[in-house]
Parts: sequence; structure tokens; C-alpha cells
Amino acid sequence: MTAKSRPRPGLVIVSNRGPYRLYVTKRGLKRERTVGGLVTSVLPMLEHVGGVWIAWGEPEGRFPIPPRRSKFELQHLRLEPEQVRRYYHGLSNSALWPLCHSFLGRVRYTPSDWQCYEQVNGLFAHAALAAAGPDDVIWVHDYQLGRMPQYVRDARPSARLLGFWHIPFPSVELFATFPWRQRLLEGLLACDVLGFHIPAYAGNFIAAAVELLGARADGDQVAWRGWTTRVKARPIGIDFAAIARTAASPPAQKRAQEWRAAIGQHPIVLGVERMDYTKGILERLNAMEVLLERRPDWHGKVTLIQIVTPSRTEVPTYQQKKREVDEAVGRINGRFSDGVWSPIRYFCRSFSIDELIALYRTAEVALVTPLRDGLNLVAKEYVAARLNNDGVLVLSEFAGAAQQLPEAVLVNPYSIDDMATAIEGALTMPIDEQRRRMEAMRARIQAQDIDWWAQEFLNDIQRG
Ligand code: GDG
Repeated sequence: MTAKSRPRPGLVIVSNRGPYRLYVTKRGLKRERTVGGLVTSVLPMLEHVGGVWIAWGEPEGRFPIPPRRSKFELQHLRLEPEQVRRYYHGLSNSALWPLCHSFLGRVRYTPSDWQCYEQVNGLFAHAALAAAGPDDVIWVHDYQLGRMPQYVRDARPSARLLGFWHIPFPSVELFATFPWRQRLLEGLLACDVLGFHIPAYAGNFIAAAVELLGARADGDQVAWRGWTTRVKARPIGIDFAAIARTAASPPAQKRAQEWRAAIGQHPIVLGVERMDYTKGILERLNAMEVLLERRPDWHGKVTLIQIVTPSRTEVPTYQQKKREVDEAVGRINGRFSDGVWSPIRYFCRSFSIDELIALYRTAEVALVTPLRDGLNLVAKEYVAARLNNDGVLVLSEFAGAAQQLPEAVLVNPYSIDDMATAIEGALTMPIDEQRRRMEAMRARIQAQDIDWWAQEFLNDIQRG
């Protein structure tokens, strides 16, 4: 069914940024995929189910995607530069993001940013109410839109509202530092169903609602001012079948061979992430350096391919982190390169998803070592692309994904020495053990894919 012939949306997704950047050209509208975990999972879901996706971006308006035989409609709201600065770079990225990732030293709480956050959440609510029919489900995503559910509920008490928080929810002690903590909790408690990745985050949220707001909790139900919200822990899935299919395709196979030829026959260790201080890129580089100090016999015999996708480049702390990573790569390559071999191949740009999948296929080890991460999809994508059940995933204990992937080699990314030991262990793991671990992880990620995740939440709200 095309978007035009669809009687009404059914599902209205609302998030800060949408799945595409749109450009007006002489030949019509061009689109380019945006990079990030939310888009990776939510886009295939909306393509399957159909509906409307509301986000801010340019040009303003509603666009069928793809233009002919559309699967859904993308609606762009326009924000003023000052709103982007205060609501997005300010409150969202300089207050809530560091707070929720337990980087209290990095938070900046600015009242005018909060006012703007409230205002922009109101704009999103207005757009969602206009797009959604009375029976449609409005699904609000992530920490940039924590106040929006309440604006929707106040305007339409019968609205069917789902919420999903993609990043960690911190402990009560940390969350209590947020000056507008009650307003934020109240905003989220306007949802019928509110999801988090893992039980620890859901538990932190419930504890905050009880202790800081005075809400009543009974199991996963939280009651506040006559409204009951069901709080669920369910880790978001990936489109497992699509990744496995791409990994098995002849182009991916060819590209994997090209990477192998370029690097050599020795093991490849892979890191892929947005440039972000939460992702632990610097700590991982330091661990590689310690490993190379410890094991001169591995010089020339292991290569780290590190892909860092530019992100939030306007925020000064992100610019600073990028400089530190650049310097560390320079230092380590400067110390150990021998003219033919360099320990780190560093790419500071975006790759196509097909190229990433070819790399997942090629790399013997994936290093996913964030200091704190809501879930982490790269870990799941690596597992999905390992068609022969070999390869080793080294995964931070502080990524939500560690709960779902206990067969990974789990590490504490704050301990550089332990991380170096874990990489050493991964590089020497016997093939039987690799297969045993990988098979278990693949089975779970395949069963709990994006369709499973979306369907469970949609069932929850039907049961309402
Ligand atoms: C947030 C939470 C949670 C990366 N570089 C490129 C590229 N990527 C893709 C990866 C993956 C996605 O971006 C990153 O997802 P993550 O989950 O690792 O991290 P966040 O962006 O921080 O996502 C996170 C997620 O939301 C979902 O709830 O897991 O904890 O922080 O899919 O493949 N994709 C392309 N080129 C790149 O260069 N095409």
C-alpha cells in the first residue's frame, strides 16, 4: 500500500532526528541516511508497518519515502537555530546525555535550555496530535522528547502513547541532580507503556518516580495522579535477516576479500562508533598500546581498524574528544609502525552500511567497549554478520547489550590492563570456543530481532 492510499497513519513515530537528510536538487528531492542507533532499528520497523515519522529537519513538510510506492511518510518540523542550540545541543546533549551516561562532571544545567526543551517538546506534541487519528499509536522516542507525552495526554486524554528511552536511565542519586527532575518524570509518566532496554534502567526509573515524585509502584506499573504507566524492559533488536543476507551476498564477499588483501593475512580487530566520549574509544586505543608493549612478537601481526563517525560536531566536548583520539592514533602508529605495517587504520568518516557489514565479515575480533551505553547495536550487527559462527566479540560490561550477550568476552573498559588482556584472549581463543559462544549469541539476536521488539510493544499497548 502506498502512503497516499493509506487511510490514516496507524503508527506515528516521533523522534528528534529522522532517518534521512533531505536535499532539494534540480532533479527533485535527494535523501541520505542519517547514522545512529535509533534509526538503524526504527527505520526497518516503520518500513514494515507503515505510518508517519515526525522529526525536525529541512525542508519543512511531509514527504513520501521512497517517493514512488512509499512505505511511510517523513514529516519535518522546522526549528529555529536558537531552538536547536538550546533544546538539542544544550539540554539534550549537554545535560541529559552526560547525566544518563553517569558523566556528572560534564553536565551543564541551564534554565533557558530547559525552557526551550519544554517549548520544542510542545511543538512536537502539536505535530503528533495533528498527524494521529484517535485510534493511532503515537510512539515517542528518546531523551530529547521526555516532556512531549504529557503535552499530548493533556490535549487528548484518550491518546495511545508508547515511549522508548534509548539511553541508560541513571540511579536515583544521579538523577536527583537534574533540576527539572519532577517535570521530566511527569512527562514520561503520561505514556501508557514506557520502554527501556534492560531491567536496571527500568528499575532506576521506577525508583526515581517513587522517591522523587511520590508515585506509587506495583511491579511494573507506576501510578501518578490517576494515570497508570506500564514500565517495560525490552532490548531493541536489529534487522537480523537483512544483515545476514547482506553479509552472504557476493558484493560483501568481494569487499571482504579486498579488505583482507589490503591488511594482510593476520587478525583484524574492529571498532565502529559515533565519535562520543561515552564510547570509550580513547581507552580502547590505550589498551591496544599496552598490548603492543607487552607483546613485541605481535608487531606486524595484528591490525585495529577503527571507524569513527563524526557526531555532534558543534558541541565543544565532542571536538575536544576527537582531538584526543586523533593524537592517540598518531602516537601509537608513530611508536610501532615499521614502514610496511601500522597497528591502527583510522577512519574518521561515515561508511555505507554494506561496507560496515563487509568489515564485520572480515574482522576476527570486534571491540565494543563503551564506558556506558544504553544497549549498543554494533555488537549485535557484528554477531549477525558472522555467518560461520566464528569471531570474538569483546564487549563492555557497561553496555546494555552485555545482558543479552553474556557469551561475549566481557570487559571493564575503565581498566586498560584488563582490556589489553581481554584482547589478547580474544586473539588466541580456540575456534571451538568461538563457535560455541557465537552460536548462542546469534540464536538470541535472531529470535529477538526488530520485528519481535516492535510487535511486543504494540501488543502491550493493544492489551491496554
Ligand atoms: C543509541 C544508544 C542504543 C555507525 N557508524 C556508521 C554507522 N553506524 C551505525 C551502526 C549502528 C548505529 O550506527 C550505532 O548504534 P549504537 O547502538 O551503537 O549507538 P548510538 O548511536 O549511540 O545509539 C545505544 C541505540 O540508540 C538504539 O537504542 O543501542 O545505546 O546510545 O547501527 O552500524 N552506520 C553507517 N555508517 C557508519 O559510518 N551506515
